[in-house]
Amino acid sequence: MMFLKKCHFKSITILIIVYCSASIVMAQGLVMTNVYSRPSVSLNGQWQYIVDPYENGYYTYRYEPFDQQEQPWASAFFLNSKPKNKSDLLEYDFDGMDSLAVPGDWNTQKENLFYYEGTVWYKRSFDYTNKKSDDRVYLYFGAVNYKAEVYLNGHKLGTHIGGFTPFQYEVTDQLKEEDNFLIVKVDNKRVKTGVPTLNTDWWNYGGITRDVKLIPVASSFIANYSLTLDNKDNRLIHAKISLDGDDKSRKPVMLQIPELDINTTVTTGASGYAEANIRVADLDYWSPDNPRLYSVTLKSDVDSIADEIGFRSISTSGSDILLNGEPVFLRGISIHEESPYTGGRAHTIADAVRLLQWAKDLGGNYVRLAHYPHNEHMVRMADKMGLLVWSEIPVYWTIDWTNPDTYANAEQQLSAMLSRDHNRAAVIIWSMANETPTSIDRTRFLTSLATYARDHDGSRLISAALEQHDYKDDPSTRTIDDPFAEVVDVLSFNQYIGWYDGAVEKCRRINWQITQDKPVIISEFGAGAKYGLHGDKSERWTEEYQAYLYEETVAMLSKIDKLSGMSPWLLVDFRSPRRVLPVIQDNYNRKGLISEKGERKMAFDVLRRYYKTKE
Ligand code: GCB
Repeated sequence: MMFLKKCHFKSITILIIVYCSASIVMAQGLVMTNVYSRPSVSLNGQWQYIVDPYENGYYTYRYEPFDQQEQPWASAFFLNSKPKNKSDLLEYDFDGMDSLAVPGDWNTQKENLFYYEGTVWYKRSFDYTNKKSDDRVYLYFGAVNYKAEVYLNGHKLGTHIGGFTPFQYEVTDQLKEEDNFLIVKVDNKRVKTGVPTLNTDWWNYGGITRDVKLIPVASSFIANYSLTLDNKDNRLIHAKISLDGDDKSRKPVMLQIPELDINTTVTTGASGYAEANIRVADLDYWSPDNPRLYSVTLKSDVDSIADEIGFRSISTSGSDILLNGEPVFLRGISIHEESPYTGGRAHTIADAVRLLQWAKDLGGNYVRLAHYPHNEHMVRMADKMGLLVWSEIPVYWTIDWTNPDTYANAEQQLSAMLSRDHNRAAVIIWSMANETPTSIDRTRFLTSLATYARDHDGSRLISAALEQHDYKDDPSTRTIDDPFAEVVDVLSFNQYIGWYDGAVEKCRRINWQITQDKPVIISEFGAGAKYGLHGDKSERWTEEYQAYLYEETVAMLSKIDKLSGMSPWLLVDFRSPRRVLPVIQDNYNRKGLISEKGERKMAFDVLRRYYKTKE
């Protein structure tokens, strides 16, 4: 059933539509929206750990998981067993072990774990004395790479797969006031059927790499919400809200945006879900030049949550990308989630500010967050600092396209990325994949992902980093002949003419024949250069070679009349086990415009000068 109500506020008219049918906005098992503005107890800090390459604490000697036995043996690590008598045999003891900082990868914390791929058990003990009687409590992980088995007080909470997305468990019934022990088995072994698969060009940092928190919530709380501007009607805000809990149906939820004079109430249907379309008289649109965020509050009888949300529209028209109805050129740069100076996985606000500020120093208005969802601080800071974002899932290179579990894993990561970040105006593009080889199975896989993304968030553009090929067997003319090009909103491809494909001079001989009537952005180009290495511009690895390649590449790409932006590869040098050339690479991919120590290479200025002409 649908109710229509009209309410008049000062200068605006609000049309509230309340659906009382069983619409469900968020899939089950997703993380609550906006964990960072909820009161929480941090479980970050030092955790004891046991390195367990044989998974001795997980499997019996018959290779059966302890956590599937009716009476797990005391040697199961998740029990955190202690000898009761002096004759008891136990071959592990977390309390005698060294510790690792959480959040953080293990590779850059312990020298002997630098190359390690396998299982590490983490343990942390804590008291939780401030629980109110009717509180529910969730245990939240920002990310664990790659597979996590989570146990609280010897009870298994669940398994999570996927190294870059958040997950949560309700722990209300397991939590005690004192002496809780939380044990996480983290396994970062690469697997063929995984997302990503065995083969990548980045370091497989293992560990609990993002924040861990306990989040108390009311018995029925505001679990998810999204507020987005209609892409066709730029005065219409769509709000979707869902409550979680036994008492979630027929509940009023107040939505307030004081600076827009919005103060309205929706009532949830039987499933705890409500939506409203709110017409506003005037709106200060979010853009890189004006990263305007509005304070938003949602309140139910027992819960409230505050957010800062920007409103902007994003669409395409022919070969233009339109931001708030105006063509925009994406002056971008690709970024890996690695911390400059200290190395390892980035996870702090300071890391996010530093990386994004460097992108701004380049004259950028856009970042490609490659090749997986970055931590939430990155996206929130992009919202605040005024940088458009391409956000991607790690469907990279050669995924197992016909395996239904692999697809389910990819879709799960996509859904977690969408639901975490759908309130960030900065995010304009969801990317389904990077450089995947074309085949019927692969295109079906990616098309299903794109359909999922469109069904769950129609307010962004869909893309994927594709590849370019010779046009009609002519090696000097390049085209995009990928069938997935028909599915995307923005045509995007990586190209390395002058690096993997000939020398820099080749750029002058290449022409483009792009047949699709869609905006084109170049998701990658680049060249490796070791900071401080100088020489002739034809000499590989010198800063001069990289700078020359940037000059010639932007000239070559300017011949694409549909060109709407680019995100060269990439802002900062990053660790990769594929890059073993001594003295030059030493396990770093050197295509950064800035070294891992923060030193700018010559090509930084070449790109900055080009971006100046595109302002
Ligand atoms: C690519 C990949 C990226 C690599 C880069 C390179 O096409 O998308 O992940 O790091 O090339 O440096 O080869």
